[in-house]
Amino acid sequence: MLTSQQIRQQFLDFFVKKCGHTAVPSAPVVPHGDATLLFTNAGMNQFKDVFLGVGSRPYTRAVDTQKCIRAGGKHNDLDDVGKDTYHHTFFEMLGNWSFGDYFKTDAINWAWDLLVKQWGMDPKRIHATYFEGNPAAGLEPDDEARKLWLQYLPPEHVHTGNMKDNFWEMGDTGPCGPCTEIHVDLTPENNCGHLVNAGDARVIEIWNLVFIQFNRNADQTLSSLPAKHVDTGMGFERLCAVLQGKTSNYDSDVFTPLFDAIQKITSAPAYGGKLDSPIDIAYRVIADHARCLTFAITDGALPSNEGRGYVLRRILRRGVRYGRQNLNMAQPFLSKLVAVVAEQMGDVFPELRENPQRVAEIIHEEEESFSRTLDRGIESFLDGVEDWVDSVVNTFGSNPRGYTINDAGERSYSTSSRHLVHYRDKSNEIRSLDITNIAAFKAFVAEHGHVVPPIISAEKAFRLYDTDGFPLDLTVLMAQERGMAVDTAGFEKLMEEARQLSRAAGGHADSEAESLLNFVQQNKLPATKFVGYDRLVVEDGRALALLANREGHFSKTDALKLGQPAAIVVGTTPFYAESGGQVGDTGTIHSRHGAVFRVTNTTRIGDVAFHLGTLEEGSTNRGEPAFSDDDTLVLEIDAPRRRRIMAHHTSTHLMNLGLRAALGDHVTQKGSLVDDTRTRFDFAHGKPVAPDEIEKVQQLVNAQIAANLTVHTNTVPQEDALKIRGLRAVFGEKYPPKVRVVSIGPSARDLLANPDSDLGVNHSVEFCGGTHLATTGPAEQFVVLSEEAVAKGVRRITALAGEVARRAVEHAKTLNERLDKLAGTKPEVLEKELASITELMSDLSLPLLERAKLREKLGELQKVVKEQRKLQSKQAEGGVAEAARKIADGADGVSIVALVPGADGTSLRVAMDVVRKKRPELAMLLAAHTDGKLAFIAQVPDPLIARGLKAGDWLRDVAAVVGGKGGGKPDVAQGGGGDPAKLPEALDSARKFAAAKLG
Ligand code: ALA
Repeated sequence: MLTSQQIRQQFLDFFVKKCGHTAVPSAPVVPHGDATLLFTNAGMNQFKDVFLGVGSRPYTRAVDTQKCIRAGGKHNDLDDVGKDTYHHTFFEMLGNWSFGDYFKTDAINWAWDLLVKQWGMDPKRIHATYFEGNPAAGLEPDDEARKLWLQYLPPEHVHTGNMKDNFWEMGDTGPCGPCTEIHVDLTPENNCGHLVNAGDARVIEIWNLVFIQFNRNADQTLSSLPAKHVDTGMGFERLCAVLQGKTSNYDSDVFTPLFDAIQKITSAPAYGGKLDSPIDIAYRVIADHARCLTFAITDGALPSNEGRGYVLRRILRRGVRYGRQNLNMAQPFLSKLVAVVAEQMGDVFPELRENPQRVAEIIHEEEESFSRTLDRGIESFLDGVEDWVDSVVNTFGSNPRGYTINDAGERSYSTSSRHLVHYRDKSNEIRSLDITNIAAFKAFVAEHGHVVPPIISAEKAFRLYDTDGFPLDLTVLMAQERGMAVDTAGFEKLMEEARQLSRAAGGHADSEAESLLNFVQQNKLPATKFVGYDRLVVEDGRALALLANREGHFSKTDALKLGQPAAIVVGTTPFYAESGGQVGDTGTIHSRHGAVFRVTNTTRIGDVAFHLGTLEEGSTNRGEPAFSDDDTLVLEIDAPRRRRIMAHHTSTHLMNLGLRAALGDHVTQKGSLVDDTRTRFDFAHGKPVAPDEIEKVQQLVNAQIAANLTVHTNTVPQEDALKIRGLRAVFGEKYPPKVRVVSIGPSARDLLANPDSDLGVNHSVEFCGGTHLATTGPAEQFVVLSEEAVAKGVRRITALAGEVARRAVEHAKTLNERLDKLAGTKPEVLEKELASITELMSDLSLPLLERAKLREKLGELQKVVKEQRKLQSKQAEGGVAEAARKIADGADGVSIVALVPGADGTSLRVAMDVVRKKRPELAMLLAAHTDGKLAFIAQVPDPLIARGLKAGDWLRDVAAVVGGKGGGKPDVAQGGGGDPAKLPEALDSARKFAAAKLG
C-alpha cells in the first residue's frame, strides 16, 4: 500500500518527469496581497495574476501541492467537518496548471493515465461530469470534455452538471470557467453512479479539472480572458483514502498519527471511525482543526475578532467545545497537537518546524481565554433564563427578591442570592428556585411552562453570540438541558441584519483598484518601465492612456478635465509605484503645451503603473487637449520627498538587521510601511522590546549609518541568492526567478562568492524592489519613536531617519533644556511651563527613550509644584485666618459684613469658622475677591434668625446687587460670581439689609 508521502511525491513526479511541468512550492495558506480572499482556498490562487493576464511566470506548466483552508468565504466547509468522512477545513490540493499552454485533451488524458494506468484505479469505479451549458449566461455545453471522456468511459459514467457543480469560480470575483470532475464510486458493488453530486459519501469527487476562460467581474458579468488555461485540483486526503482502500479520509495514514496523539492527551477510548459516535466526531473535529490552526498560524494568521482572525477563532472554539463536551477535556489540549502536525508534515512544509513553540503558545492562550469566555457566557445565559423565570412569577403578581434593582435598572445580587429567585406562587406561598439546579429548574419548567412559553429570546441568543462570543449551538444545548428552547428563527433574522449592516459598511472600497484591473485586462498595455532607481526626471515621456475617475471608477478618456481625479499611464517613468511597503512617488507631469498634472500617488496593477492625481493647468477648454498622443511629457518626481523615503527605506533594512541582533533570530518581518515621514515595521516577537534593547537597535543602526556603507543593488538568480546565509525575504511574497538583492556593505558578488560565511548574517541582505540611498550616510540618524503590540506575537516599531529624525532629537533636547532651567522657579511660572511642555510633548515626534526621560523629569517637577501649592495654600489659609481674627475683633454690634483680604471661595469657610469661634453671637456675611472672582458666605445664629435675619435671604440680596448667584438656608448660605466692581455697593446693601431686619 502506498503511504500518503509516496502518493504526494508520485503525483509531483508524474507531472514533472512525464509531462514537463515545473514543481513550485505551496503558497502560504494566508494569502499575501489578495484582499478578496480570507485564506488560500485553491491551488490556483497564487496564479491568479497569470490567469487575469496581468502577471507572468517563467514557465507555462506548473505542479504543486497547495495548503488550503476552506472555512469562511465562498468555499466554507466548517460546519460539515467531523460529521462526515470527507470534509476538512484544512486540506492539501494537488494541482497541475497550464498557462495558455495545453488544454482539455492533455489535461483529461493525463488525469486518466495517472489514476488508472499508474495507480491502477478500477475504471469501473470512475465517473466524470462535464458542464451542461447555460444559455442564460451565454455559455455552451462542454462537448469537447464529454467526447474526451467517452474515449475511456461508457456513456452512463459520463454525467452532465450545472453551473453550481461544473462551472468553477474562485470567489465572488476572479478567474473562472467550466470544469470536469472525476468522481469515485466507493461502494463494493460499483453501481452507484446515480449518487454522483448527490452529497453522498459513498461516491465522492476527487479531482476537478477547470478550464479557465473567464473573469467574473464585480458587477457579476463575465469577461473573456486573454488566454485559456488549465487549473486542476485533487483532494489529497480523499485520494489517499481511495488509494489505501478506505472509505473515509479519516481512516488514511494522514490522520492516524493525530488520532493516536489525541487519544494519549485525552485518554479517550480509541478512535472507532463511527459517524454518529460523539467521541469519534470529536476526534475528527479536533484532528482537522488542529491541522488548520497550526498551518494558518504558522503562515502568519492570528485568532482575532474580525475577518480571517475571526474564522480561526471560531475554528479553535469549535475544537475546544468538542473536546470539552465529548471528551471531557476541561484543560487546554489543542496546543499539544501542534508538535504532532509539525513532526508529521514538516518534511513537505518545512515552515512548520521553524517555530512550533510560538504557534502552540498562541493556541494555548486562545484556549484559555475561550474558557473564560465560556464561564462568562454561562453567567449571561443564566441571566436570560432568569428573565424567563421573572416573567413567569410576575404573572403571579410576585416580585422575585433574589436581587435588588437600582434606578438604572441594573440588578445587584448579594453573593448568596446569585441565581436564586424567591417568589410567591399562585397560592401565595413563598418559594425559592435555584436556577443553576438543573433538575429543580426542569421541574419548574414542567409546572409553569404553559404560563409563559420557556424560550430564550432571539435578542439574548444574539447578544450571547455577538457580544459574549458564545456559540448558538451551545446556547441551544444549554437551553435544551433545562427544558427550554431558543428562538433560533429570530436569531437568524438578527444575524442577517448584522450581515447586511457590515456589508453596507464594507461598501465599494475596492472599486477604484478593480476598475484599473479591468482596464489592464481589456487593454494590451506594455509593462511600464521603471527608471526611478537612478533617475528623478524623464523628459521624453508619452501618454499611453488617460483615465478619468468618476465616482470611484476609472475609465478611459481622450482628454483630462481640470480638477477631475484622473490617472495617466506612460511607457517609462521615474515614479515608484506603491509596493513592498514603500509608498508611491508624488510629483508632476508637464506637457509641452503647458498642462500640469499633479501626481499625488503612483500605483501598479500587474506590470502597469498608474500616475494618480489631477490636472492643475491646461485643458481642452484652452485649445489642444492636454497630454494628447503626440505631446512630449516631462515626468518629475518630488525629489526631496523621495530622498526622505529612501532614507527611511534603507534605515528599515538596517533596523531589520539590528532587531535580529538585539532580540534573536526569531525576528521576522510581518509587514512594513515606509514613507517620507516615518517607517513602520512589524515583526514577530512575543514581548515588548525593552528600553535597553531599543537602545541597542538604535546604536547598531546608527553605527552603520556613521560608517557610510555602500548600498548595493544587484539582480541575481533567485536560486543562488537563496543560499546566502542571513538573507531576508518576506515569507509568502512572490519573487521572480531573477531577484533584486539589496545588500548594505558587501555586494551580492561578495556574498555569492561565499554564501555560508557570516557576511550575510552581520550585514543587511534582503530581497527588495524598493528605492534606496546609494550609501547609508545620508540617513544621518535613526531614532525609534514608539514600540507597541499589533497582534499576539507581533510588535510594531515606528522610527525616523534623516532630517525628521534629527528634528525629533533636537526637539527632545530643547524640551530637556527647558525643563532643566526650571529648577527653583516660582510655582506659577513652573506650572505654566510644565503645562506648555506637556502639550508640546503630545504634539511633537520625540524619540521614545528621550520621551521617557522627559516624562520622568516632568513628573518630578510636577511633584514640586504640588508641594509648593500645598505650602502656599497653607500659608494663604494662615493669612485668611489672621484677617478673619482681625475682622472678628473689630466687630461691634450683632452683625458684620466684610471683605476678607486674601481669601478665595475655599478659604472663606476657614474665615467663617474663625469668626464664629471668636464671636458665636454674630451674624456674618463675608466676601472674597480673588482673580476677578467673587465669593460670599453668610451665617446667622438662631436668636438672630428669630429676629428676622435669614442667611439665605441675606445672600440673595448681595448676589442680586453684583449680578451673581447664591442662596441657602436660614442659618448658612453661600454664593458667588457677578461683577467685582459692584462689590462695595453690594457690601453696603448687605449692611443695610441686616440693619433693617435686626432693627
Ligand atoms: N481550482 C479548482 C478547485 O479548487 C481546481 O476545485
